[in-house]
Amino acid sequence: MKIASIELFVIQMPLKSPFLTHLGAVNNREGIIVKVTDSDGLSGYGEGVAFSTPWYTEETVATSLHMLTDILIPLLQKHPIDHPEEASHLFSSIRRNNMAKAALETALWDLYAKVNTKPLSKILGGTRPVIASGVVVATDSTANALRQIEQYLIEGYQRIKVKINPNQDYSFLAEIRSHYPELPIMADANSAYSLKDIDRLKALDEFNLIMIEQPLAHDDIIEHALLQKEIRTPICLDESIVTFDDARKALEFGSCKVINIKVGRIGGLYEAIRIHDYCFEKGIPVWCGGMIEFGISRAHNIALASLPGFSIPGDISASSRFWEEDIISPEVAVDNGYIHVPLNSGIGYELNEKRLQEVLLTKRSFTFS
Ligand code: OSB
Ligand code: MG
Repeated sequence: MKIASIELFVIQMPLKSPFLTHLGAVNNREGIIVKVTDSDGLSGYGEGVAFSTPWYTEETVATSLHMLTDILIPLLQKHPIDHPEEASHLFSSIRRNNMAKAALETALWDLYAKVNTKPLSKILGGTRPVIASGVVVATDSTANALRQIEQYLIEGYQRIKVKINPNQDYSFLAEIRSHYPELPIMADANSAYSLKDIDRLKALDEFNLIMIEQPLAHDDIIEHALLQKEIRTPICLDESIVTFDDARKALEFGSCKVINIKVGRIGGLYEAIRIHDYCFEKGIPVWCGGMIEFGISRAHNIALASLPGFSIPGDISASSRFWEEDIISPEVAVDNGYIHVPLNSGIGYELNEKRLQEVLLTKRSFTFS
């Protein structure tokens, strides 16, 4: 890969409606779009998915910009690579900062696929022509949740995820279940509980949730294993899995029965494929998580979710779930509950330059010699 330049675009867009969890509200989304251009003028795109503040992981837009500007891009300038897998090895000398790494690594995968004129999904080993689409309801009232679920089911989503916490769990889920006895529902707690809440969590077994995501601490795998022995509902880990080894240990300990793979959280597509392959071999289902992302990251998620082990609908919704207008063209669309995996080369979506300019905050450029 002969890289000629890298550009970083920091953008900001308001959400259509606030995304509420017990950890706070997201009203405005800042993000970083990475554009890597080679000496033939081909460009690959990636997206930094850290939030403005460190509520979900320790990274932020500002720390990602620092890592990209002062560490990761200079590293790539010093060590040219031939394949995106080498970027993952190169970046392993840097501790954590996974979202910053993934922003650049995913752009290199897109560029590599375009150089080889193949869809990114095929480069990654994808086999599915379409992926099943799920959506997240993140609100603090039962009435709002019911209204949103009704609308999302009309739009064709196949699976609903709701955010829960000790102030919004049993009666909230009972009300939703009474309206939708057969609907595939899962609940995401984003670490709202501790082992003291074991009876509360046991009580949720009666709702036949397809899983409960990250009930306990963001960095725990020990207590999740104790909890999984006490509840029938499968536990899915999100925040706790930041490396391949975390996934391996969590499965060895029995801390979960399902894994949410988020490319940003684990540092890129290479690590995502490793976790996928390991789980696939062991018969552990995985699904692709979401980060309230813009179209570039959404496109990478679609390519990844085309791999055979992604057997559960993920949090990959249409561009219109969050945005009045996304930064890609065409936008991601859900058709009868499915998203079509693009057949053109790379991520298969173009950057919408006009929309990018409208939402642009700052830009940085780097040249390679
Ligand atoms: O815990 O899965 C999560 C969004 C931001 C941060 C963390 C999480 C989420 C979601 C997915 O629940 C939202 C989406 O992009 O659809
Ligand atoms: Mg989650």
